[in-house]
Amino acid sequence: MKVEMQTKKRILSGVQPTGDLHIGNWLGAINNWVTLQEQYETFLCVVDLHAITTAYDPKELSKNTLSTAALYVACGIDPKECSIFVQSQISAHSELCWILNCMTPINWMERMIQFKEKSIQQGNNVSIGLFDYPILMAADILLYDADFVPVGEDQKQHLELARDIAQQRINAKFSKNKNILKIPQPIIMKNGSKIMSLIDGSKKMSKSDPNEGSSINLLDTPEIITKKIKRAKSDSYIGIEFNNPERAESRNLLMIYSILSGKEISQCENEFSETGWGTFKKLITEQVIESLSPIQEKYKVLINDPHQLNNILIEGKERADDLAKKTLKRVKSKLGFFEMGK
Ligand code: AQP
Repeated sequence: MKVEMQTKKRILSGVQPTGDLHIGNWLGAINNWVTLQEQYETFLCVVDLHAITTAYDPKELSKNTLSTAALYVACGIDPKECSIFVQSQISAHSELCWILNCMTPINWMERMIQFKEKSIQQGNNVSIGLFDYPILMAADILLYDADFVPVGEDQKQHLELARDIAQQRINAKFSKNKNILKIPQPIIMKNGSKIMSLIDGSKKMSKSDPNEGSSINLLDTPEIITKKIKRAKSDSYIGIEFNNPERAESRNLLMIYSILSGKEISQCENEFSETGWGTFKKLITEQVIESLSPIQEKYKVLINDPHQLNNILIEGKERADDLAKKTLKRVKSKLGFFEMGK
């Protein structure tokens, strides 16, 4: 087991416990990790420190953290093969983040698109933490010497920033020969599809969208799924298309159907070229319910067994902590921090 772990390349990823996970988080992220876990040594965190960069309810944070970890496993992540852990349990994330903060020019941060988008939603309540989010993400990745990071379109810019900080502000400045931090590469997933809101096909499906009808959550009951899809935005065309730029909602639902049914987009387009919205909505509803059912069953078992879940998180934490401490020590030493007993 140990020998195999060392020969595999390493990946790291995570989801924020900011609310109920939706099919976008699943199809755009977790499902890809499931595919990658055999090939890579996989570290998956529940990024709760990121979750407090926007307004949050302290009563929900811990509950959402546990529920997110349980959903990783329910969606098919194998805790024996992967390290699943909670970000805030490993203080090296915050510590490396501070060091990287001090090394990163502010104008690099001012280019971050996600900050611009999210700060608009926050009105007058934009925190320094939200601005600093990409540097905490850089710390998350760099702490584990990740070789690869599976990213969707929206996270590409943040990974690029992590690479620039590691290369230009740490390795180039503080080490002449050997790299201090490993430079991670992106894995752009073929199926890293961006799932859009059910009520606005131009907007990403998002946990923090205040309109509950905008997303299908992984733990939604069949009744709720049926209601949400029934109310999903449609248009006046006959037939469900993928490539018509005027039909964002048709494209989105067809993509969801294609991924869940395992059928190619072109096959689905042929199948539904003359199908009306009412019939298509019924079919996609059945498909979504069927696909989510095994996840929901597995989730129920896990969430009712806090002992098992706790053990998974303890084991994950131990493996992660070990690596994180080593990287942090290496960085602090190279950057000139005082070391006890030297
Ligand atoms: N709509 C989406 N389609 C495809 N992938 C998505 N992801 C999120 N939404 C979609 C992917 O899920 C992973 C974890 O996301 P996150 O929780 O760290 O942050 P996020 O991207 O900001 O997700 P949300 O759901 O929109 O959360 P809030 O509302 O809290 O900001 C990432 O890999 C992301 O690409």
